[in-house]
Amino acid sequence: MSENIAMQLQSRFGSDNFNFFSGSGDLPAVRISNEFGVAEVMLHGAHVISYQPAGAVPVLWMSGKSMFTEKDPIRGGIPVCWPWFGPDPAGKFGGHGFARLSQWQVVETMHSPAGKSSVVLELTDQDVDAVFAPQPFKLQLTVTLGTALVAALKIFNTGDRELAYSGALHSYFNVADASAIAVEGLDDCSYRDSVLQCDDVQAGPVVIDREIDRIYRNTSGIVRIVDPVFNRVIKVAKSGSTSTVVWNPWIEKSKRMPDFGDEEYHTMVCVEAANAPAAGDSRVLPPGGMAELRQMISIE
Ligand code: TA6
Repeated sequence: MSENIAMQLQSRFGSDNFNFFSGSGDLPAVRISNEFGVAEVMLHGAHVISYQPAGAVPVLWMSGKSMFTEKDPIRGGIPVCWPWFGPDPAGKFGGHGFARLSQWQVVETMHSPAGKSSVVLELTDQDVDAVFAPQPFKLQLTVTLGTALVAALKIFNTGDRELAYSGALHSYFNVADASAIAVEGLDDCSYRDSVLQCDDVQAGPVVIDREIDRIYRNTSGIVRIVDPVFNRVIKVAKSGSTSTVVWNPWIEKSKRMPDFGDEEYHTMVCVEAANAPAAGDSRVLPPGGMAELRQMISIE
């Protein structure tokens, strides 16, 4: 089944820079490759599952125990969390919304004269399991591979009443040793500490020496993940968001997640471009309105 889908997509959208294939769990995926590097995106959840700049160590992290089925979220890469970030406000469904559980469609692939390659994936309320009973909407995720990897999520309100939502580009980054990194750019920012259930203010860089699950408020600047072991900096810029989430499950929470290896916390950190309710960053779109949440990832 998936092979046929991949072949059909290849005939419609494939080129030197775009190769459609049947990935893990036989889920259809596209490999984007050009002079800048390689990235892979699954149609399931419009999920960027890998990004490796030319000549560099992979920038995105993927759990060796991730599920790859049509009903499970993928653990790693860039989960598209929408129309809710965190617990379902209605208390009916799992965390982080239905977009990452849905089968998106390919709209187009483009290769620019500057050598950048983009794929556009789309999801509408018509494509989502009716159990979620979504309002009319359209999402488009454009993934562009150039000097940076850019994930741009456009949200369209195609209905005739206000569309309220929250969300995130919940990116997992690959680091050599999480306890050795410094996450810079959030100094003096207030945050909600989801572990300690309290509010606090960041003093200096974020260091990973325990379970870290923080929702930083009023943040629109660049975050830099300084990795002294890989001897690189991962630069994470964004737009359309004023809340940034930093997460590492550390020891005990890692053990509680079946799709997360007990020792995998050592090599990852999440830095997320969010519209997080706990930071007062939920959004409301008027009928016909559009918003964009964008994350730009590069290495220095
Ligand atoms: O973004 C941090 C967070 O909300 C954590 O609280 C943790 O739950 C993480 O997301 C992963 O959530 P998931 O539903 O993908 O297991």
